[in-house]
Order: sequence, then C-alpha cells, then structure tokens
Amino acid sequence: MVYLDETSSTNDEAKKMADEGAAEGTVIIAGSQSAGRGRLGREWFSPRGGVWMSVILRPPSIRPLQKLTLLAGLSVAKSLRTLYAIDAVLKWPNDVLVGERKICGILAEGTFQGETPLFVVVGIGINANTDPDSLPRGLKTEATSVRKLVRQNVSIDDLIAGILKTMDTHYDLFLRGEDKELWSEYEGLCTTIGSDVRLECEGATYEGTGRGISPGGGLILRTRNAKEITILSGDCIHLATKTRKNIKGKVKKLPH
Ligand code: BT5
Repeated sequence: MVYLDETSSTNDEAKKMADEGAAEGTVIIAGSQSAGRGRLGREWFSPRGGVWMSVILRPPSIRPLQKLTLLAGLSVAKSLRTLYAIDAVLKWPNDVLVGERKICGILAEGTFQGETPLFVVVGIGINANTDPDSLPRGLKTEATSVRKLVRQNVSIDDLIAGILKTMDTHYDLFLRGEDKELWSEYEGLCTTIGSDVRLECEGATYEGTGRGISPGGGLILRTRNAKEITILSGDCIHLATKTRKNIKGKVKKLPH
C-alpha cells in the first residue's frame, strides 16, 4: 500500500507503478488529488478528507472485465451500509448514490497487449469527510458525503479497510467464476434496474427501462418498443424515481 499526501491522480500513479511491475493488489491512496479524473476526461473533485484510491489488478482475459467497475461499486455500497447504515445504492455503471446524490464514483482503466489485459487500475473516489457544499455550484445539490449523512467525521482507515476487504472477497469469487450471487446482489441494490432511464452511448441515445445486468456487465434495457437491448457502457440518466424493494425487503420510495 502506498500513501501519497497529494498527487495528480491515483489512477495515473497506479498505471505508472503497474507498468513498472507492481503486484496485483497494490493500492495507491492519496490525501488529495490535483487532477482527479472521471470518465471521458471529466473532472473529479478530490479535496482533503475524501477517499481517493486506486487498486492494481491483473485479471485473466477470460473474465468479463467490465464487471470490475460494478464489483468495486458493489463493494463500496455494501461497506457504507455495513459500517454506517447508509442507504447506499448503485447507478449503473459506475456510481454509488444515496437517494439521487453521488457519494462515490469508480473509474476502471485497463492496459492491454492485443486482447490480453496487462493490468486494470480500479480508481475509487468517495466523498468521506468532505463537505459537498464546498464543491462547485451545480455539484452541491448532486453530491453528498459520509460526514454529511452521519453528521460526524468517520475513520478513513476503517472505511478503506472495509472496502478493500469486501472487494478482495468479491474479486476472488469473480476470478473463480463463482460470482452469480454477487450480480443478484448488484441487481438488488441497483436503482437503474426497474427505472426509466436514458442512455447515451457513443453519440446514440436510448430510452427504456433497466431490466438487468448482462453476463458481460452491460445494462439490459427494455426500449419503448419492447425490444431488449444490451448497452455495454455509456452515461445513464434516471428519468423517474422508482418504487422498489430495498435489501431488507421493505418496499420503500427512494428519496431524492
Ligand atoms: C466518475 O466519473 O464518477 C469516476 C470518478 C473516479 C474518481 C477516482 S478518485 C481515485 C481515482 N483517481 C482518479 O483520478 N479518478 C479515480 P463520471 O461518471 O464521469 O463522473 C464525473 C462527474 O461526477 C463530473 O463530471 C461531476 O459532475 C461529478 N463529480 C466530480 N467530482 C465529484 C465529487 N467529488 N462528488 C460527486 N460528484 C462529483
């Protein structure tokens, strides 16, 4: 495990280290990031107090790598639930939300030689002891943090340890192909499933209802004309909040 007080992006650090041969399971953690990144080069605000970390994985090509993003999100959502009783849910493909507010984003980036993955860096950003009100305008109402929800600072060490332990167990199951249960858990916590959504993917827009997760980690969408299509990656907008069962089995209207 490597701790850096400040860096540009832990994903960039992790890629550099993986290129130089760092072992699977190496974790890079930063106190703050000066150039944190989201998908498609978007900016990720990473002030002090948050969890900004990247894990180096070296999975074999036979596993569906897209699922690593989902696996990391599931690990974060479950840890937030267990450690702080936060009602964290998942938005396909890479967000952890509380209500409709983002508490965590995942950025998985792979480096390949031909079809063979050399390594995958899974970046995890969590608004832990940060104040969403200090985020730029617009984001204030779209983001939340652990501190805001539990009304006190939490132990960053406990949070990181909880996530890494959960992720380790999940990754083992994934490698062994014994991960069927995980995807049921994912679907149970994923509010994209059962919701009306708009998906933007490589210039095309699709609307419909999320139906499930495909074997490759894509979203199965039932379109307005009742066709089922699978979208492998893209930006997902929830059009309507759904009424769904939470994992304790109570029917609950999710808050905005
Ligand atoms: C993500 O992208 O959500 C992936 C974020 C991954 C961050 C981690 S931190 C450790 C590692 N090192 C990195 O450099 N990155 C990873 P995306 O789905 O594209 O969402 C990006 C959008 O989220 C931005 O355009 C903003 O609207 C919003 N956003 C930015 N900072 C945020 C924050 N701190 N909390 C909530 N939302 C934020």
